Order: sequence, then C-alpha cells, then structure tokens
Amino acid sequence: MKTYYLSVLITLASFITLHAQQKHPNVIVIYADDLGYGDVSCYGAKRIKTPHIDQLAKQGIKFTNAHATSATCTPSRFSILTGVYAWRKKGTGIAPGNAALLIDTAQLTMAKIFKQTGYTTAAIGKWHLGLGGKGGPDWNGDIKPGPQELGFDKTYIIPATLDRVPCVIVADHRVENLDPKDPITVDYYKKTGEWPAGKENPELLTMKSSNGHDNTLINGIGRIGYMTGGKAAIWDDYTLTEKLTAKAESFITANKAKPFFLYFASPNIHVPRTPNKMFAGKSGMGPRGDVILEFDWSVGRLMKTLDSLGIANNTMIVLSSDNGPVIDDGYQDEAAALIGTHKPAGPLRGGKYSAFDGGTRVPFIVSWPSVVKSGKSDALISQVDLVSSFASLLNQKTGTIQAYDSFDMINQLLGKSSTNRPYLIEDADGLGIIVANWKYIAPNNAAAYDYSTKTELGNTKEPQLYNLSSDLEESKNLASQYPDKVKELSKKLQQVKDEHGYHL
Ligand code: NG6
Ligand code: CA
Repeated sequence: MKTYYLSVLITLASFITLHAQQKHPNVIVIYADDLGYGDVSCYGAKRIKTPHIDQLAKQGIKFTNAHATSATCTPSRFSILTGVYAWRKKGTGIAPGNAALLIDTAQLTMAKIFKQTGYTTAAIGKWHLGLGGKGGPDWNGDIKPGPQELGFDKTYIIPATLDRVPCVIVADHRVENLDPKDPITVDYYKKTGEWPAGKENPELLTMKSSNGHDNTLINGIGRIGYMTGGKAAIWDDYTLTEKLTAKAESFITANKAKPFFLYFASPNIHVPRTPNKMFAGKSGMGPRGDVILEFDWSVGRLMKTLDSLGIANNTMIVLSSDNGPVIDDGYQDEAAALIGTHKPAGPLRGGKYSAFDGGTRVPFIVSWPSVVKSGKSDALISQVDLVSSFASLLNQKTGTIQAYDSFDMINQLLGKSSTNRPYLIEDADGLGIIVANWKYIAPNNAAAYDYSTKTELGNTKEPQLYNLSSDLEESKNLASQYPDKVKELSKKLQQVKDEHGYHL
C-alpha cells in the first residue's frame, strides 16, 4: 500500500514540476543580422549547409510566412522588443553608433515581460537601438539608460553594428576593458584624434570598401564614424561571434536551475564579414557564406549547452533575422563574385532595404521539444507579435496601451493554430500591407533601385498590388486590374497608421 501511495505521490510531483516548467520555459530569441529567407538549408539553400539550424527546424516549426517588421535593422529591433511599429516613432531608422537610447524606458518590452514573471534576463550581441540619454552615451562613464533600463538584467552588447564605431563591447553599463587613461571619443561628423581613416590611408586596409565605410580604420577595416582611444577595449572581429557565444553559454549555465530569457542577437551575417579561422574559406562562397556557417555553429553551441545541462526540452527557441539579405553591403568581400547559384532571398524578390518580400520575409523557427510538435506553418506572422505572445504564454497582460501593434499569436507559435494575422505591415522606404494572399505597396517617391547594393527596392510612384499565392516573386503588378482591392488595402493601411500615429 505504502509503495502505491509513494508512486502516486511521485507521479503527482513530477506532473506538477512538468506543468510548472511548461508554464515557465526558458526562452531564447536568436536574432540573426541580414540572414535571408534562402540562406539556410532548411529553407532551400543548396550550396550552403546549416545543420544546426536545420535540426532546430526539424524538431520545431518552420514558418514560411513570418516577417521582420522592417527591411533594416534598427526599426525591426525596435519592434521585436516593444511590440510597436517603429515607423510610428521618428528617429527609429538605421541608428548611428552614438545615438541616444531610442526606446522610452517607460515602454513595455519583451525583457520586462519575462522579468516581471521572475525570469533572469540577458541581452547578448548586437543592440543598435541607441544608448544613453539625450546627447548620447558617455563611453567613458556609466552608459545608461540602455537595455538594463528596459528589463535586461545582464547585458553584453555591440552598441550599434559591426561596421559602426565604437568597436567595443558594452558589458552592463561599462565599456569592457577600457583603460581610463585612454578615453574613447566618437564623432559621426568629423575626424576625432589621430587614428587613420580608410579615406586617407587606403594602403592600410585589409578589407576594401565598395561604398562608404571609409572613416576610422579599426583592425584594418574602415568603419562608419570616427573614433579614437579605448585601444585596449577594441574587439577582435574574427573571434567576436565565438566570444559572444561563450558569453551566452555561461549565462545559460549560470541560470540553468531557474527560468531565464536570453536575447541573443548575433552579429552574423552583417558586414564586415570576418569569419573565424574555423570557417574561413569553408563555404566556397567567400566570407558571406563563411559567416553563415559561423552563425549556424553558434546556434549549435547553444543547443549543445542546453542539451548538456538537461534543459533542452523545456527551452523554447525562436530563431529569426532582422531583415532580408544583401550581397554587397559596402565592402569588397567577394560576396557577389562567389555567390554562384545561391539565392539569398530564396524565391523572393528584393532583399535588405526592399519593399518586396525579400526585405522582410525571413527564416523563423520555433522549437520547444517538450511542447511543440515538429511541423511547418504557413501562418502570416510578424516579429512584432512576440511581445504579446510571450505575455500570453506567461499569463501576463500587455496592458493594451503598450504593445498595441503586437497580436497574441502564441497558438500559432506553438503549432496549435495556423490562422493568419489579420494584416501585416512591411516597412522599407514606405509602407506595404499584406492581407491574406494580397500585398499592397503604397506609392512612394524613393528610388526603385539601389545601384550600390544592386537591390530592387520596390518603390514606385504608382500603387502596387501582388497576389502572393500565385505570384510569390511579386512580378505582376495587378493594381490596375483590381482597383477595389487596392482601395480596400490602402484604406486598411491608413486605418492602422491612424490608430496610433505615424511619421512615414
Ligand atoms: C548602411 C550601410 C550598410 C549597413 C546598413 C545598416 C553604407 C554604404 N551602407 O547605411 O553597410 O551598415 O547601413 O545595416 O554605409 S543594418 O542591418 O544595421 O540595418
Ligand atoms: Ca540587419
């Protein structure tokens, strides 16, 4: 009899633990930079193999119609973290490296949702949402407000992008390894200090620019913006992913016993592409392909760490990218010459910076082995939805005032529903809207083509209407054929803009 009760108790206890765990899984958002819809093998890439990402897709759900909110980085990051479209707020375009923090500290964020539920939270990797108060960051003092004032307990970040100064890591509120006797100065308008610039000393370059990127030379690579000082703090481009991955692994290990949330924003595969020697030359596609391998490796490392700690089953991983792919983004790194038959945007038209789907439709994978069954989902979903979906998972209210552009799509994320978002907004130079299989791009005066990146930007002075189910490549503008559809979608777009304001 005794054994009977004991076994009932044990079963009950393990049921309760499992249930508690399933309510509070660890959550990792792995956010790649400029990784295209067609850049990973589970989304159709043939010339490049991404076994770890493929494994994640195999054990979880591969979304085919998931979008970043914008075709560039800063606005997409603003939206994924706040649940609000960046185009509603002025000054949320690609941020210089000395921009002030772009998110109001009173704003609800993804990190706050987890923190309020008792999670330990961390942001590791690329930030690119500004730092510091009005006037920007004090690189030599306490750098705040920043991610820590937005709900992240621990932070270890690249302030802006790999190609923007200062090329230093900010650990919590301080520049890591900064020698106070060698203070940092940053200027985005004029040269500061004596460090050579690519423009003046091209003979010192180890990687030549193809467009811009001719200001201060750091590690032989011309950057955007000028800096001087902080020599001991300068990162090593070639081992940066390795370093950030190790940091993420220690965070996971240190918090294995209680729920954690990790926002791991990889610097891959943005320019300058500087693969670790483990990957240099391995893809046969030059540095662009090599850093895809590097990204895949870092994903694998995180998965292995979870496995070895016995917490993989109860960890939810969401993997995606901040915008679509670009081949030449301003450095001569052979990306175009070696691309061969590889299609970074897969079947989609356009890429980074573009209003076509190549700009925002990106890989999006959700894995949570103990809860999510393996599969594929064609549900229309936006990264802006993660805030409300996580809130719903944790039984929290986003308090309608805050993450107002974020829809609760937790059932779609967990594979329990494939219902589309009622509409989805894409932001490039102007706005576009998708409703079911129809996509409308509002007329706008920006250039239709960018000659430096060789990207079809998709801007025209005429309205554009595409049927994505029969014409995924957005090749046939049906606007004049379906004027009522154009009217309906442009009205819907205007209504969404008017609901909470806009500046675009
Ligand atoms: C562009 C840069 C590009 C990249 C991009 C931002 C030039 C010529 N081009 O202005 O290299 O840095 O900004 O990329 O300087 S993002 O992914 O962070 O949005
Ligand atoms: Ca990006």
